[in-house]
Amino acid sequence: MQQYWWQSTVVYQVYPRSFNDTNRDGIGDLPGIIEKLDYLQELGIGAIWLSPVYQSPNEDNGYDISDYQAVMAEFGDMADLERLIAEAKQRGIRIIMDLVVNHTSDEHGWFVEARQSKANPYRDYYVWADPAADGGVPNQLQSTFSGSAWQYDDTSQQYYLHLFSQKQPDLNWQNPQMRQAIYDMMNFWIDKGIGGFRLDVIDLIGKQPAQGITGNGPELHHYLQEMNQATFGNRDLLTVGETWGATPAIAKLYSAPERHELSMVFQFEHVGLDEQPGKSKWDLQALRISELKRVFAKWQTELGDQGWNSLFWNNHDLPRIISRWGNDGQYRVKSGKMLAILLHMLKGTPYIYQGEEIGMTNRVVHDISEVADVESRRMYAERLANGYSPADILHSINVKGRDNARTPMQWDATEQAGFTTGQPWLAVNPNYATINVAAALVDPDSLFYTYQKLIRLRQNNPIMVWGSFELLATAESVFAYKRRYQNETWLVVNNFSNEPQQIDLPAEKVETVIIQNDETELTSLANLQLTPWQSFVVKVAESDDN
Ligand code: TEU
Ligand code: CA
Repeated sequence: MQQYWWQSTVVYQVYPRSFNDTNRDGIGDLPGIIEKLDYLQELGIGAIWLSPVYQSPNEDNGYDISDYQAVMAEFGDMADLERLIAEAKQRGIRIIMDLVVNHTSDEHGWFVEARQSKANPYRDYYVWADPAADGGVPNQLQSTFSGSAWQYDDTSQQYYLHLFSQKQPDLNWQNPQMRQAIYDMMNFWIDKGIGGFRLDVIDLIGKQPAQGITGNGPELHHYLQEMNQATFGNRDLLTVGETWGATPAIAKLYSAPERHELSMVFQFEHVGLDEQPGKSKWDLQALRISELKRVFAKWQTELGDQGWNSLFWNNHDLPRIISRWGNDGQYRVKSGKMLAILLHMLKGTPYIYQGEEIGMTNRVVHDISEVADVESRRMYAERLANGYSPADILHSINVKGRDNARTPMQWDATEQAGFTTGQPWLAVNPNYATINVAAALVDPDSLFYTYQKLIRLRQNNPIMVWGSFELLATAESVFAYKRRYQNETWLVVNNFSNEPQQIDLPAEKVETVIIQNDETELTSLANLQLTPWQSFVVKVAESDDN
């Protein structure tokens, strides 16, 4: 496969609202990100995925945009954003903008126009439908944020589609004028020197609502090839699509270079392994490590060199991984290191979500009034109406709610974790006194330095970027695999549990210890007793059965 910068870089996701506040209003801002660029350079990342900073009424924290070419006042202004792009570039860091073009805000000028009348020139920028014969919703399409995906509009006595909140009307990608307007907007940002785009729910833009089709619609890839030609194609930019419905075969359609669509996609198969099949993320079930191994092995091998993987445990929609699948008590740092080593030793582009590098955890709420996220609040209302107990619903929110990822970044042990000297828009996790950047930086054994080392290893070892993958047969809770490249073999071993585990690899001749999360002596791997959450990577001698 052709070589691109984004195959050997590591991306850091910033959720601006919760990253760093510089003007005491309790809301993170662009000058706050600029202030921390030296810290991110120290970590070693090569790009920042910036969650939306565009003008928005914040129904969904910026994923409801009212002006694509204006910066949200709370975050700063266009000069601040241009300064961020320039200051980041000076430190070898590219800025990846979040492109939210499946829908706009209902306060976007296009929609304000469109709902004026059926004859309005912007009407067809959105998806409208007449009521069903019974005067009700056109069909049973549901919103991800609970309830019908159709909202009635009195003015024109038609329904408009919103796959997310009713303040996020879906754009009609079948309209070529609308598509061209989006491409012009994308080129506006490309001309500002950004490093690429993260494309929000991009697998939905080929929807055919009348046929009940939302994801992977027939025109989807045609639109992406058109978008590629009209905007970022041949501009050496990173483009990553958020595609909840992708399989390896579909991911290849998106990321095979000769198809001229995207660099890679975020696929979420591993993220669904602790929810009851066929139900929602709120219907919890325990993770089975064998399932996680199966899914990772599939994606590591089936994309081969026809596509490219993204690697992530966290983002602004997911609970904190150490609380979810690690141990955020006794083994917070050790399990955090195991999770980091396991993920970063895989083939693909790793993404670190703000706070992951210092081991931030989920927070616990005791009442719905403490919950800010529109998705959780609407689910709470819907389930309460369906007879669920508040305690059960709150338990699901504490385990899976998106606010877990959105508590303010913990910079130090001063008041409000050094995030703000005002009142934070969302409460700081009370464990900030021990879990914070300042404490991590003065502790050579902290999780921060494990992430820093993994990033440096990826920059200096092509085996991490290009090596093949082979899952090894082990005990259920042991996740071990090999990477091979040219005549080099690395063995990666992880104990994914609170209990000691056995692994027996007598034939492996350890040549070099690459990284490990404890002091275990690793000369022989015969009948090795792994300590809880133990993780190590060793270079082993190449032997013919190897
Ligand atoms: O997310 C798509 C999406 O379906 C998730 O929002 C949803 O929360 C799911 O249940 C994940 O757990 C994207 C953005 O990442 C998200 O923040 C936005 O809310 C959403 O699209 C709409 O723009
Ligand atoms: Ca602020």
